Amino acid sequence: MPECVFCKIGSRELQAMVVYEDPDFIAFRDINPMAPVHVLIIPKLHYESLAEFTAKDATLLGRMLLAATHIARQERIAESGYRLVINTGAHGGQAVSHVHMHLLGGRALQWPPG
Ligand code: DGP
Repeated sequence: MPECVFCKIGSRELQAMVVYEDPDFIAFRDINPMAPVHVLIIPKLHYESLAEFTAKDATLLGRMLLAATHIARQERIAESGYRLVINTGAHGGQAVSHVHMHLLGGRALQWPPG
């Protein structure tokens, strides 16, 4: 998926403010932050959305959550709290067709979202 902007960030072809990387994931600051801490966590492998995941991806999905908890500690928002969001499909508000998890924190977030 060479035209995918998040694949290009994952392969370091495009620059981003990377806060975490391991062999399977990369996390970087959102270009349009909605909170003082707004990080996107993506698998380097291309999945269009969460809807593509199956049972064989359960470990990868679990590790994505664990990466988020690690980054939350690193960003010093683990104690104050944070929100993880995976927008999925048109009604979910997904704009980029490469699965990504938003990590938002650093201020009190409203609920429910609009
Ligand atoms: P979503 O609506 O869940 O698909 O959110 C996509 C997010 O991705 C949005 O908050 C803006 C961010 N984004 C889009 N393109 C780029 C980019 O090239 N670099 C970075 N850092 N963030 C991007």
